[in-house]
Amino acid sequence: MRMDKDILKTPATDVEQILKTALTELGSTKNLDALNDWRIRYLGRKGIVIQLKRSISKLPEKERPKFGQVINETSKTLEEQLMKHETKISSSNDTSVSDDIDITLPGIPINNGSLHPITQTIREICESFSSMGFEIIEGPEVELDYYNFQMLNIPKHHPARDGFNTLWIDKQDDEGETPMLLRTHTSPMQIRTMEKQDPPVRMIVPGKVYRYEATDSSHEWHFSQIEGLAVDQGITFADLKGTLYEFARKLFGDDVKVRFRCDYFPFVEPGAEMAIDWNSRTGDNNKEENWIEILGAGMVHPKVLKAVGYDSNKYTGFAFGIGVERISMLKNNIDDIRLFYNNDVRFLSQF
Ligand code: FA5
Repeated sequence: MRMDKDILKTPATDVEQILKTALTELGSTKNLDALNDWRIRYLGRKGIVIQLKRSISKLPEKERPKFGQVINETSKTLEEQLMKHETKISSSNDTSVSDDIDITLPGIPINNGSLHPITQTIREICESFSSMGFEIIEGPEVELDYYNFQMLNIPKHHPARDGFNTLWIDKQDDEGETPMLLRTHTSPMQIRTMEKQDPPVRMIVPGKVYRYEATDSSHEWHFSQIEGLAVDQGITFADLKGTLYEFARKLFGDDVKVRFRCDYFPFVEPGAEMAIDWNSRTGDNNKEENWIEILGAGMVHPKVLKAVGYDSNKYTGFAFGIGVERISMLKNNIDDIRLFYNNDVRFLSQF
């Protein structure tokens, strides 16, 4: 370290020169160790600034205030510059940290996750129907008996209610007009939609439904459906078949074979179920047929049209309800529906 006592020999010491030298030296410090040496040298307990302050008493009395002020300002400037330089060195030139980082190393892979397989299947089905002009809408999962059953031509004590093992929110009583329940199917949205709008109607409704059922490999107590409804003048059963066949081809490929059979739902007449021959997707005609039911459907019952105020002599329509989990199981070769909701990441991360 340079001996600074020489600088302080005379009262005429050029403080300005000291300041200049100090700042130049500060500017050339490149790391925190050098910076600390500088701080001790200029601002330490035995540093130059303290020595300058002590020299004030040796000056003629009238020079003391002015000199004191200059030294205080110099001290302040040095402290401010020290702080600034320290920040600069720490952020940009701290070799103890930056030397440890190898910026050429490949990054750590991030697991981005993916959409749930049922969400993916719902989106795929919705896309196929919106490309045919169907609007996508949603409805409530907590529903009224009125929409879930009564307006769908399933009055109280109708045997068809037994098929929809219902989870009730309100207690059922004989007088109660519209007790609440967890919807057992997406069909109530047929009514809610027709109540709100005049024909033509062309909509699909994806959503969760609930049934008080024991689970097994193909049954869950909560699952997803996609309802469909088209009402207009002149709609026939051929439109129903054509639309659903097109849907099957979009989802499973052009070679897929579909089969319609009679089925019963109180809100359609005639009613049908649609199945696909699972083996036909491969185009291999030698394989035995393997029919799997994927949805219920039918022509909207005139009683339902009348109940919502539509003229059933003028308008006709078709409706369908697709079981989404079953479709996803078929598409992804999944043999147990319960896997979807166990939330095992080893299963889910495959999609
Ligand atoms: C209905 O729910 C009718 N609302 C469908 C309908 C709509 C018919 C419009 C006519 C007109 P169903 O109970 O069959 O029908 O259920 C429809 C589909 O949901 C079934 O084909 C099946 O794929 C699926 N599904 C039914 N129960 C379960 C269950 N417990 N677990 C998983 N999927 C089920």
